[in-house]
Amino acid sequence: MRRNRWVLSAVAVLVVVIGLVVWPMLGDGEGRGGATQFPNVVVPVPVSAVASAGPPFVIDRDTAILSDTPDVSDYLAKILRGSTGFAIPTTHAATTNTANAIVLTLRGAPANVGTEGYQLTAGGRGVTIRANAPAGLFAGVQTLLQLLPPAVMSGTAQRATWSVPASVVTDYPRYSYRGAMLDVARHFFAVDEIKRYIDQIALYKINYLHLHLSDDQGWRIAIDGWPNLTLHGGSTQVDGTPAGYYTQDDYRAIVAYAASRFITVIPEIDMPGHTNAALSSYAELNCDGKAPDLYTGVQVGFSSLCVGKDITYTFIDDVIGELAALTPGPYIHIGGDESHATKPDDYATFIERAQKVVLAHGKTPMGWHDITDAALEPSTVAEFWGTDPKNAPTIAAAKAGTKIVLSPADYAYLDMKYDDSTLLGQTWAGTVNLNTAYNWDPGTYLSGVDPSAVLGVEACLWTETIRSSGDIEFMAFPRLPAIAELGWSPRATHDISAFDARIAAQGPRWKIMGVNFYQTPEVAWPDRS
Ligand code: TNX
Repeated sequence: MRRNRWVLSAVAVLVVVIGLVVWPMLGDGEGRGGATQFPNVVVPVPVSAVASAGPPFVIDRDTAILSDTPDVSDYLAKILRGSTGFAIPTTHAATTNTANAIVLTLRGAPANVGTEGYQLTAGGRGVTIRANAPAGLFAGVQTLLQLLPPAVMSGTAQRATWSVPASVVTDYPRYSYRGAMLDVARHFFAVDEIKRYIDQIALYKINYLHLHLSDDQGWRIAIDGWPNLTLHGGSTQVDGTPAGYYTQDDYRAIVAYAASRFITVIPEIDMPGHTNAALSSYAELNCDGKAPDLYTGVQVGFSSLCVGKDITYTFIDDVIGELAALTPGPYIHIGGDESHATKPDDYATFIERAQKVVLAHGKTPMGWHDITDAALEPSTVAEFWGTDPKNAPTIAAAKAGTKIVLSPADYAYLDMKYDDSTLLGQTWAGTVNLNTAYNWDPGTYLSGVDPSAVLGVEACLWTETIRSSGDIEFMAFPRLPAIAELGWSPRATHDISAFDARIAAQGPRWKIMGVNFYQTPEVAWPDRS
């Protein structure tokens, strides 16, 4: 009996020893010296992330931020102060040999991380993020936040061990364009709702916010010389409920807030179709001189600016001129989709002229891929929203040098339902679950097109059925991070089960932030409820 017990105890001790010491060493290639594996929690997954030997860095009440880039350190300090309750002083000098510090510095980053990448080194003494430009420091800060416990995203003081695993992360984007589009025309979203979305997309290293500012159902940006566009054209939305518009100051506030998160705003005025709100506001823009009623349904393809009238070009010059003056970013999006009420010749004439107007105001034209039916200026960017990777005009344009942003509707449309039971959204491009959103390669999507033609990706959210921030979040999370990862992380890192595990780690963060995400069945959410 005794002897048996002794044997059992010895076996138990052995099992514990194997579990604690040997197993972690077997578990990863970096295991020598007691280092554990780099946690699979960062979305988009970094280019390279290696666990180091030694203790983690633990933020405590004496931790300081030392930074040569105040904007980025202030952003980080605000988040850390809120959740840790510590003072987290910031000093504007990035001295790298100081202990117990988070150092953010524009010195010493590897050249190959470019202007948006960074190198993060964490160890017992502190964390150092090095980048070549502020955008890279900001990206590194996002990675740092994701390595800290989820409670770091709380706005109120929490108890936690604020540890960052000892590691070296070297990271930079696959594509320079990683966009999110939001339709504020079908349903209007107030400035604070846009800021909330900006904060959320910034966590996943999105760097463009494309605002669809006009459509049949509403015109959402004040244009000085054309006040009726917003007073009348901005008064309603889908379903006929009262709506609103952005004053030019509102728009400036959005642009500035986005810039503080290293996100560039792209304004879209959709034309010559999708223009009923404008046509209803100014009778002279109609070929027959008669203003149609406001439209609150969800059909498309019935409206068109009058391509043969001079006033049309005065109008678009005024609108694009004012938008160009308000927009520091390089692009003005002219829409151009589904102009079924415009004759094909007129469509080509209009798109050719509209591009010249954008260029004359110092900006680069962008349009939905329908514009590849017209002659394109060399710098014009086409955004593919179709479902056919063999789309001939888009492929021909790409081969002729047009840069392409990819938003294929059956992968990157956040307004498609997850499955048939999803209450919000549409199904015209099918249903798009999380793994579908992730399971394509932007580099090889368009048949026979050289990968170098692809500028990047964009996750689009049309809002015919979307009415609130909660609705936006339900459709965007977790799918927007899937598109963000395709835009940032190298092809070689794509792995659906590893991705689903990383997304699972985001769930507790979204809960803490109050993000109304959808608990997709593909993911083993840690605290499913
Ligand atoms: C197609 S995508 C549209 C939009 C709709 C969307 C709904 C595109 C360029 N045009 O007008 O809102 O489908 O999914």
